[in-house]
This record gives sequence, structure tokens and C-alpha cells, in this order.
Amino acid sequence: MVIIYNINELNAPYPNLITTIGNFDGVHLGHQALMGRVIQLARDTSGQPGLITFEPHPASVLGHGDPPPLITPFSQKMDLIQALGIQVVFCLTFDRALAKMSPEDFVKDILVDKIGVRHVVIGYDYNFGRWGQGNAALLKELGGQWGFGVDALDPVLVNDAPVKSTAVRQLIIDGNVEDIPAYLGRHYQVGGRVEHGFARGGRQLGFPTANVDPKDKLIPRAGVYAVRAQVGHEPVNGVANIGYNPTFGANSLTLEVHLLDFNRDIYDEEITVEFLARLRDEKKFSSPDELITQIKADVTQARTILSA
Ligand code: RBF
Ligand code: MG
Repeated sequence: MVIIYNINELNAPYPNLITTIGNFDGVHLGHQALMGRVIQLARDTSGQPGLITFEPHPASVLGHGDPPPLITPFSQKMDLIQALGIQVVFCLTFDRALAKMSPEDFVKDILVDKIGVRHVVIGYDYNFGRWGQGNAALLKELGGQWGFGVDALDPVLVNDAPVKSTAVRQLIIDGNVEDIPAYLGRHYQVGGRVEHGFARGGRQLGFPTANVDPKDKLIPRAGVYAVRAQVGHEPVNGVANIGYNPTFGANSLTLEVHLLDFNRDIYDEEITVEFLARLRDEKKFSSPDELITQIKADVTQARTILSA
């Protein structure tokens, strides 16, 4: 898969591009349906399957204050898109200039003259151009004018509602990780580098943990979870605690994973943590021994879930 970051450097527009367009945070089942249609059309018509997206996420340019953390940070989004079969990604810099383009100029200057689109697949609710004025009907009209086709796909429904990134984000924030695969087609996953924690888990409790900095990440609600970690290419079962370690009077949010049947030193290595099931709330225990007893029970419960 090729990623084009600067469309001004293209020598000529693409002759045969079938593309979808959007932010695709989460690469959820609705997004996957759009990409699936692109890939099928490309296969049927000897086209090239592409995708147009924006970076940074428009919410961080248009919104007020910090944007919501992403379900899929850029590199994970690219990995998922590549795995689905997209061959070329156009990553447009989303800045104030792009935000204020009229829908007509966006289509003519960017889609037609720079990128070159033969067919565009969008979601039923796609809006584009200044103030989101452009919609599927306008894109079809402009396609007629400039010679490209447009498919606007119906939403993918789960529990009678269209799958949307904002709803998925809320499920994660609420800790409903078991519900996520129905929307994403996979478990929710957080990646990061293993950092030094308080070194209390191993020495004092007998349950060493790999700590991942939760800053700027979309982190499930505080609590204990059965997880599957990926350490390099190795899948390792684990039990994670997200919270503030109230038993020890700490007060910063940590994400830490106790890996099962594993004892290698992995400081500074990249790991991903997939959240399979929520086990309980984080609690303040009156002694470390009570916490140890509880963690033993958590490990047993996690083993049962992970071996199912
Ligand atoms: N700390 C708490 O204060 N309350 C908890 O309920 C709690 N549950 C945990 C569950 C698991 C499976 C693990 C690995 C840790 C948990 N901890 C909890 C965090 C513990 O305090 C922490 O790992 C050590 O203090 C080292 O940072
Ligand atoms: Mg630790």
C-alpha cells in the first residue's frame, strides 16, 4: 500500500482510481463496508482501490479544545486499511484552507484535477466542503459534471442503529469492551511502549505489571480486564488494571498489564493490549494482602475467559 502525503507532488491524476473518502476513525464495520465496495468495484473493473483521508482528524482543527482521542491512531488505521486490500491512500492535510473550500472547489481542484477519481464510494451521511455543505446528492451531481461515478451506501446497522465512531468511542469509555467486536469486527486494542512503573507490583504484590502510558489514548473505564497482549509477534494472555491504584494512595491514571506465564523483561518494547472482557471495578483495599487475594481471583477468572 502506498501512502501519498502531498498530492501536489503527483505528476498526473490517477486514471483508474476507485476510492472512498472519510476519516475512518476506528475502521468500524461501516467503514469496512465502504472499503469492501471499493475493492469489489476495483476488481470488477480493473481499477485501483484507494482511500482518501484527512490528517489531523478534522475535529482537532474545527473543534474547540482537545479533540477526542482516536479509536485507531494513524499507524494502526493504516495497518487495518492495508489488510483490507486498499492499495493507495491519499492523506490530505486538514487545515483551515481545506476546511473552508466550497464542496464544488474541493471536488474539482482536489478530487478531479489532483487525485483523479473514476468512482467514489461514500457513506449515506457523508458531508464535505465548507461547513459540511456537500452531501451525497451534490457529489452525484458533480460526478455527472466531471465524469466520475458515485455510490452512497446504506448504513451498517447494529442493534437497529447505524455504526458510528462516536458510539464506539462511548462504549470504550464506558468499559463495554465485550460489545466492541459487534461494531469493529475485532476487539478494542491499545498500543504503546512499556514504561517503568512503581516497581511495586512485582516486589510487593508478586504480580509484576507492564505499564503503558495512557496519555492521549482512548482508554476503557477504570477497572480490571481480561486481555490478550501482543509482545512483538507473540500473543500473551494477561489481566490488566486501569486506574489509580487507590490501595496505595496513588492518583495518576495507569494502564498496567500482568502477563500470564511470562517473565521476560520487556521494558521499552512496544506492546498492544486487546481488551476481551471487563472483570470488575478498581477498588481500594484495606491492605496489600486483600488486594493480592483479589488479584489471584482476577487471574483465575481471566484464565477461564481467555481459554474459552
Ligand atoms: N490496585 C488497587 O488499588 N485496586 C485494585 O482493585 C487493583 N486491582 C488490580 C488488578 C490487577 C489484575 C492488577 C495487575 C493490579 C491491580 N491493582 C489494583 C494495581 C496495583 O495496585 C498495582 O499493580 C501496583 O500498585 C503496582 O503499580
Ligand atoms: Mg508495573
